[in-house]
Amino acid sequence: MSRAIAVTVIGVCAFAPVWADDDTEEQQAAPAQKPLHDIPLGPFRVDLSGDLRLRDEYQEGFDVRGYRSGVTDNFLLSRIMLNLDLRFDPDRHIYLQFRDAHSFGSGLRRDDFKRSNPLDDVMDIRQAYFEWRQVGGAPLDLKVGRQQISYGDQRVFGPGLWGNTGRYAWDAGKLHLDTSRAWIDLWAGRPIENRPERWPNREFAAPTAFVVYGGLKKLPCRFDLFYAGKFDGRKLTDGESGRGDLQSHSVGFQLQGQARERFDYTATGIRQFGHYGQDRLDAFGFNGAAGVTAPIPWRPRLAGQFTWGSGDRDPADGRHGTFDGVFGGADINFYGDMNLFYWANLRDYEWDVHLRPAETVRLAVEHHTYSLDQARDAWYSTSLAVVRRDPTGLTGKALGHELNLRIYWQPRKGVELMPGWGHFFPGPFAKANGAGDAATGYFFQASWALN
Ligand SMILES: [Ca+2]
Ligand SMILES: [Ca+2]
Repeated sequence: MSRAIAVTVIGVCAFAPVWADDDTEEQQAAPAQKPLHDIPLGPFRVDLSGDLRLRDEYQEGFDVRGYRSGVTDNFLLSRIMLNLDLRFDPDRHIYLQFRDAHSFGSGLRRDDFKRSNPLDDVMDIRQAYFEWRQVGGAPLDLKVGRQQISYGDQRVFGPGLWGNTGRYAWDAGKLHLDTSRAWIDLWAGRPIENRPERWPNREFAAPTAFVVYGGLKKLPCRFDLFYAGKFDGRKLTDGESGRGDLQSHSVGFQLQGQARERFDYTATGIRQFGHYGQDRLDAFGFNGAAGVTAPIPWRPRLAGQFTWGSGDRDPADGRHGTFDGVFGGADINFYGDMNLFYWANLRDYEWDVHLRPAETVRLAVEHHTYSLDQARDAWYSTSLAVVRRDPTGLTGKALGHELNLRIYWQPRKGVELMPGWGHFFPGPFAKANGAGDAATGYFFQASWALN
């Protein structure tokens, strides 16, 4: 990095710093508990841990696939994760994670999901890798096998663990280099498809990912730079100008920091280019948020946030302008709790109020206003399927708005209870291109770390 860029980054960090939002705790907490620790087993010392999660969901006007007027679904989700960490020595270990996911009562059947099943998968292997830290005494770690790989706020590379089976696990080989000034990951891999009728799960035939992700140290905020290549050489990618390969290159940054314990911010920017079938790929993604927390009872945090995923301006110009979210999750807290939207052809203006009435209780009230980025491109679901489209662009861009409420309560260590409610108010675009009913959802989730 040139000195000029470094100075600019430090300047930006020092000016803005922060982010205190802990809404991704749920996703990050998964394998943390180690109640049965250091058990001798042959050449290993073994750590056992796990967690159990139950969630009841009621959905009206949508289901797990997205917005659908007239549809109602009501189901219970269960998920168990069991983790075994087998250590040869302090630097070498094998990590196994088994995950069992079920749904009860849903109107959706297994064949409603042509690809990965987001609800059900019978006790499968979610992670199984070998890691060797500081190979030969060098500042180099090697990790090979099935593994979760996520970074930063998980918006660009996420595990997507809100979903019952989880969105991203990888069969990958990864090198991690750590120095006093920076760290860098280099890896290649393919994502895993969750299928209840298959054991063990297999990787998708495509895409293949090549990623370089690094962070600079000694800055007043977190500052990461990355490259993500996404390739599919099967000639199945349908562009406006014809079918061909996918060669997608994403280059971007993410920064996150806070200042005087009161102000927080985060920003992510991505440029995406390459080829999409016979088209030229030319897309952008951006997210920026700023919040302030008042030092008074309940510690109210007010925040504003804007997310932009570019859309395609002209469906016949041979240029593919729809951003694809790279390898991010579509979890709650990104584009609304009801998962009706994704980071593609989207502008999402968000206001948040977060309160902490007690040490163990958090309350979130969040409001999103959505519009299309480009009127002639589609409203996309979290799996990038077309929900509604007006190729003429005459019905405008206004998708609607959504209000979300969530309460997090940790009555004791390792236990979390979370009720939530959401309502989507459809806008003119939604109403003009099909049945445009309002949608309502609620959930109640309980999770336990297993001891
Ligand atoms: Ca399976
Ligand atoms: Ca186009």
